[in-house]
Amino acid sequence: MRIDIITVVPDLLKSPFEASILKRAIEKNLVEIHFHNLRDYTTLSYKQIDDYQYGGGAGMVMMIEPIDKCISKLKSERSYDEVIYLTPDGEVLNQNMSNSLSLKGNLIMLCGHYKGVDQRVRDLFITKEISIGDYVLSGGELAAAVLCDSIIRLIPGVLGNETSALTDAFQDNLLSPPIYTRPSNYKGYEVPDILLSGHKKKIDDWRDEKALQRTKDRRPDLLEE
Ligand code: 6GU
Repeated sequence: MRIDIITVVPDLLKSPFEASILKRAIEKNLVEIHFHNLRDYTTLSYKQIDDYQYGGGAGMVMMIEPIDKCISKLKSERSYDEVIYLTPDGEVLNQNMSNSLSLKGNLIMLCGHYKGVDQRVRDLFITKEISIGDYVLSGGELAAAVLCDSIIRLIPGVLGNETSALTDAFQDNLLSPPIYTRPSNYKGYEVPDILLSGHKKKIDDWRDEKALQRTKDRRPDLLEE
């Protein structure tokens, strides 16, 4: 997989890819990440990439020309499966969307800033608009990092234990059951006996029951889907 990220603040985005699982995925050549600074694609003075909005109103709007130049250059070099715009008014990200994006080859992610991009960018270039939740971030960069993480960890070979992505919370629209590790007794607080019993079937049943109960308590909406 190859992901091209277009941003005005590449510095905001770099560190998530320089540690832990994402770093290892890049080192194993399972994914390539390329950053593109939108300011490198403007022909205007002071590397301007935004301007006031027509019709008036507070807030700057990202102009179409630098975005067109950047996306067109990328598309002239290879084909892309999706051109994603990160925006709070996009479709809210869920595990199903990450699962299906993890099967794609090449992706472009455009990070919105200020008030967002000129509507013509969305009409002409964008194939998918994604939000990471109902709250507002200063820009799409952190959202792009979240989206990349959720996708990349699903690429086969990225996680050490091949099965572990399949047992994630949300993979069956269920939250995860409680988990424990050593010691079995900490200051009198004990691990449930069943987990120490060695009965595989009973343990699986216990986990299923706890996952269902937790989902009923915390996220009943997941069970209705
Ligand atoms: Cl994708 N962008 C911004 N600016 N805020 C957000 C978001 C995206 N998703 C949730 N909030």
